[in-house]
Amino acid sequence: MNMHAAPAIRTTCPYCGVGCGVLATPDGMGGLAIAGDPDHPANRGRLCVKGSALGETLGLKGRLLTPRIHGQDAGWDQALDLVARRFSQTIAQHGPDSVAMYVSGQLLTEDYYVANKLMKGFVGSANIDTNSRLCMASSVAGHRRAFGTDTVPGLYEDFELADTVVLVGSNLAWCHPVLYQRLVAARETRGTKVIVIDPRRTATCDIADLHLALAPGADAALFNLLLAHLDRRGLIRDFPVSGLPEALLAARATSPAATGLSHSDLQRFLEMWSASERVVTVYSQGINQSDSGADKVNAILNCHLATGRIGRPGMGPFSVTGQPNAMGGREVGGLANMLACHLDIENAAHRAAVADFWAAPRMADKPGLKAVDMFRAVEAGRIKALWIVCTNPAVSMPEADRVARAIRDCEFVVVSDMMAQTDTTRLAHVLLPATGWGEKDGTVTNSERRISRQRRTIPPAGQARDDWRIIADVARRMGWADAFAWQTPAQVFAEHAALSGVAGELGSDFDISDHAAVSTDEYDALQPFLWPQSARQRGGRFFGNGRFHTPDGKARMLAVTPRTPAKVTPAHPFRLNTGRVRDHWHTMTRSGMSPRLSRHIAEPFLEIHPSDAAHLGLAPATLAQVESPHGRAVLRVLVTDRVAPGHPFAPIHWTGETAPSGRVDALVPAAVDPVSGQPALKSAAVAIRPYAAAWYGFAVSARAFRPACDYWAVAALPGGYQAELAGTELPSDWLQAAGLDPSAEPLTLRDDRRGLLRMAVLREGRLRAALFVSDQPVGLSRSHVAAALGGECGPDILAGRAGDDRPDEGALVCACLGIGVNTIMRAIATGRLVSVEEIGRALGAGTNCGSCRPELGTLLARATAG
Ligand SMILES: Nc1nc2c(c(=O)[nH]1)N[C@H]1C(S)=C(S)[C@@H](COP(=O)(O)OP(=O)(O)OC[C@H]3O[C@@H](n4cnc5c(=O)[nH]c(N)nc54)[C@H](O)[C@@H]3O)O[C@H]1N2
Ligand SMILES: Nc1nc2c(c(=O)[nH]1)N[C@H]1C(S)=C(S)[C@@H](COP(=O)(O)OP(=O)(O)OC[C@H]3O[C@@H](n4cnc5c(=O)[nH]c(N)nc54)[C@H](O)[C@@H]3O)O[C@H]1N2
Ligand code: SF4
Ligand SMILES: [Mo]
Repeated sequence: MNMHAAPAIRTTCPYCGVGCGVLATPDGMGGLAIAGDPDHPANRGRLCVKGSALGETLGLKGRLLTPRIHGQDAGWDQALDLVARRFSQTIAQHGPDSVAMYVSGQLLTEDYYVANKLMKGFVGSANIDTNSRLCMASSVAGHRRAFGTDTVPGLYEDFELADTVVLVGSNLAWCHPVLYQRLVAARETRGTKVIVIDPRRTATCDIADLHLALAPGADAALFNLLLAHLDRRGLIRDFPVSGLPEALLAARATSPAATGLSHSDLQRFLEMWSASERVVTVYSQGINQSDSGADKVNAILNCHLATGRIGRPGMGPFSVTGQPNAMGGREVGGLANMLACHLDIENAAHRAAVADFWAAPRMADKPGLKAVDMFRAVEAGRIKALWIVCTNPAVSMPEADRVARAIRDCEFVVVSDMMAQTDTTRLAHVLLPATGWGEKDGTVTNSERRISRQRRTIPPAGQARDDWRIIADVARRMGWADAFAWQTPAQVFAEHAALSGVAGELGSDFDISDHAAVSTDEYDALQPFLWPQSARQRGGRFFGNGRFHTPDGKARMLAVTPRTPAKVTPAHPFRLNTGRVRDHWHTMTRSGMSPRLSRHIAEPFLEIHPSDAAHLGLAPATLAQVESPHGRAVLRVLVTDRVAPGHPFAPIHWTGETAPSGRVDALVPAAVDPVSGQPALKSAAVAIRPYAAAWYGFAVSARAFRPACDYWAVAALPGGYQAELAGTELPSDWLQAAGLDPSAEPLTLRDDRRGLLRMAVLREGRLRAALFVSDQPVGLSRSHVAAALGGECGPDILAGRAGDDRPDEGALVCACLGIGVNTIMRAIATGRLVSVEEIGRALGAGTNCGSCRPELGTLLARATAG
C-alpha cells in the first residue's frame, strides 16, 4: 500500500511543440495524476485536453513488451545481435548507403543524438531522415536561406507583446492549444488584432478580426503583394539585408488575382500588417507542406527582414513546430542534409570538426536520402536494411500504400516502437520495445528554443528499453564500443552540449556548451532554459541586432516567383486538404487509448462544401468514396461551408488499426518541394462519389473487437469500444461482419419495413454488446448506448432512445469535463446565457483547457440565431 502521497515529478508533455510543463504524480498503482506545471514558462499551469488526458494513455494495453523476431518473442541479446549483424553484413557487402534509419521528432534529443552519430559518423552514410521531413523541412530550408542557420528568432511572449498576430496555415486553436490560449488572453487584455490565413474556416477563426480564405497554395503571392505594398508605403527600413532589389522586382510582378481574395479583404490585410510595427507572422503546415513550401517561408521572412520587424519584442516570423522535439531533432542534425548542432554536412571544415570530436572512423561526406527518396530507394532494393524508430510511415507518408509495400518487401526491417500493433510494426522482421512517455528520461526543445526535461515517473513496460540505449547497444555490437559507451542519458546530453561548443566556435547559433560538463544530479535538476547557453550568448531573441549567420553577416532576401500548385485533372477534379483534429494525435497509437479523446470525433470524415455535396449526390452522414491515382479511402460526409467548393478536407489520424479505409495518405501523391524535399500533403487531386452502402451499422462491445466488413472505424469508450460500420453487400452473419462474438445469443429486433436490425447481447442483465443496422446512416444517440454498455439494462436498449431519466449528452464538446452539445444548448436556452464565460460559469465547459471555447462560441451563435 502506498501510505504517503508521492511527490509530483516535473516533466514535459509528449505531444505538440508548445512543450508544456507537466506535474505527474504517481498514484502508487502504476498510473499518474496529471496537472499543468505552474512554473513552466511555456504554459504556466495550463494544459490542453490532450495533455490533461495523458494519464489515460498509460498502462500495458497494446504495448510491445518484449523484442520479437519474425513474430516470435525473443531475448534482447538475440535481437540486438541480429540487428547489428545484419546491418554490418549489409554495409560490408553493399556499402554504407545500402542501410538507412527513419526516425522521428518525437524522439528525445539524447535518442536522436545517438542515432545521428551512429549513421553519420560510424556507418558513414547520411541516410538518416526523419518524419520532420514531412513537418518542418520547408521552414528549415527557408531559415537557412535567409538567416544562414535554422534559427527561430522569437519567443512565445512575442504573441503577447504583438499588436497584430497573423496565423498562416496554422490551426492554432486545435494544434497548439495552450499557445492559442495565451493569444486569446492577450487579445482580451490588450486588444491584439488576429488575422487567420487559411483556405478553410477553422476553429482558430473564432478569434480572427480578419479571415482570409485564400486560394490554396497562394501564400507566396500574398506575401509578395505585402512586400510590394510595404515598399509603396515607404516602410522598408535600412536593415542589413542582401537581395532586396531582386525580391522587390519579383514582388511587384505578382498579380493579386492569384490569391483569390476580394480587393477589400486584401487591402485590409496589407494595411493591418503594415500599420503594426509589432507584428508576428506565425506559420505551420499550410505553409510547409506544399510543393513551394520553402519559397512560401522566404516570402514571409522577406517582409519581416525588409521592415526590420524581427528579433525585437512583439515582432518577427514564427514557425510553430509540430512535434514535441521537432526542434531538438534539428539541433542534433537528424535531417539527412544536416550534420550536428546546425552545422552543414556539405562544409568540409564542419565535417572535419565533427569527425574529430566523435573520433569518427567513417564520416558521411554528402547529404543522404530525404524521406520520400529514402522509401523509393527501399522500394528499388537499393536500401536493404532499414530501421524505423518512433514513427508510423505506413500511415503518415504520402503514397502510404506504396510505402507500406516497400517496407514489406525490404530485405531487413527493424521497428522500434512502444506499441505492438501498428501499420508499420506489422511489416517488421525485428520489433524492439521502446519505453514511452513517463518511462524515459531526456530532453526536448519546444518551438521557442526552450529545452526542458522529460523525466521518468513510472517503470518501463515489460522489457522495454530507452531508444538511446537500444541504438547504442547495436552500435557497440557493430564494433564501436568506446564511442557508444554512455551509461546514462545525462552523459549523452553532456556530449551533445560539448559538441555544440565546437559548433559555436565555427559560428553556429546552436551552442549550449554551458552544459558540457553537466553531472547526473545537475541533469536531473535541470530547469527549462532557452538556447543558446554558452559563454558567447545566452537565451533571448535572435537578429534584433541585424547580425546574421551568413558570410557577410547580412540576411538574405530571396526573389520569390509564386508558383501555383499542381493542377487538378478532369479525372480527379477535387483538391483534398488534410490536417488534424483537436483531440487526436497523429496515428492515434496513444491518444486512441483515451475514451475522453475519442469522444470529440470518433470517425474519419470528409468536410465538403454544400454545392459539391449536392452536385455529387452526397447526403450528410452518408459515406463518400474518395480516389486518387494512388489509392482509395471511404470517409463520412460532413457537409459544411467551412471549406470552399472544390476543396474538401479530411483528417489524417485513422489507420489500419482504427479505420482501414480511412487512411488519407493512401490518396496523397509524393510530390515534394524541390528545395526542402517536404511533401505537398495538403493538395491531393482526388475524385469523389457516393459510397454504395447497402447497409450502415453502429456497434458497441465491452471487449475489443475488429469488424470484418468493408467500412469500419473503431474508438475507445469508457467501458469498451464502439464501431461505425458499413458495407456494399448484406452479410450472411451480422455478428461476424461486425466483429462481435459470433457465438453470442443476442436479443434481436427486426423491422423489415424500415430496414432495421437491432441486436443486444446481455449477460446477467448487463449489456455486453449491441449492434444497430439500417439501410440509412444509423440515427441513434451514440452516447446513450455507450453509457449503457456494461451497465444493467433490459431489452428497451433496442429502442435506442434516450430515457427521460438519462438525457442524451450529444456529441462531446468539452472533452475535459465531458459535456456534450445537447447539455450546452439546453443550458444556453434555459439560462439565457450570452457568452462563453457564462457557459463556463454555468457548466464548467471551456474552463479547463479551453480548446472547446471556439466551439462554444459557435453554439452560442447558433442558439441565438435559431
Ligand atoms: N490535436 C493535434 N495537435 C497537433 C498534432 C496532432 O496530431 N493533433 N500534431 C502536431 C504536429 S506534428 C504538427 S506538424 C502541427 C500542425 O499544426 P497545423 O499546421 O496548425 O495543423 P494542420 O491541420 O496540419 O494544418 C493547418 C492548416 O493549414 C491549412 N492549409 C492547407 N493548405 C493551405 C494553404 O495553401 N495555405 C494556407 N495558408 N493554409 C493552408 C489547413 O486548412 C489547416 O487548417 O500540429 C501539432 N499539434
Ligand atoms: N496527409 C498528411 N500526412 C501527414 C501530415 C499531414 O498534415 N497530412 N502531417 C505529417 C506530419 S507534420 C507528421 S509530424 C507526421 C506524423 O506521423 P507519424 O510520426 O508517423 O505519427 P505518430 O502516430 O506520431 O507515430 C509515432 C510512433 O512512435 C511510437 N512512439 C511513441 N513514443 C515513442 C518512443 O518514445 N519511442 C519509440 N521508439 N516509439 C514511440 C508511437 O506508438 C507511434 O507508432 O505525419 C505526417 N503526415
Ligand atoms: S498544448 Fe496540449 S498537446 Fe501541446 S504541449 Fe501543451 S498540453 Fe501538450
Ligand atoms: Mo508534424
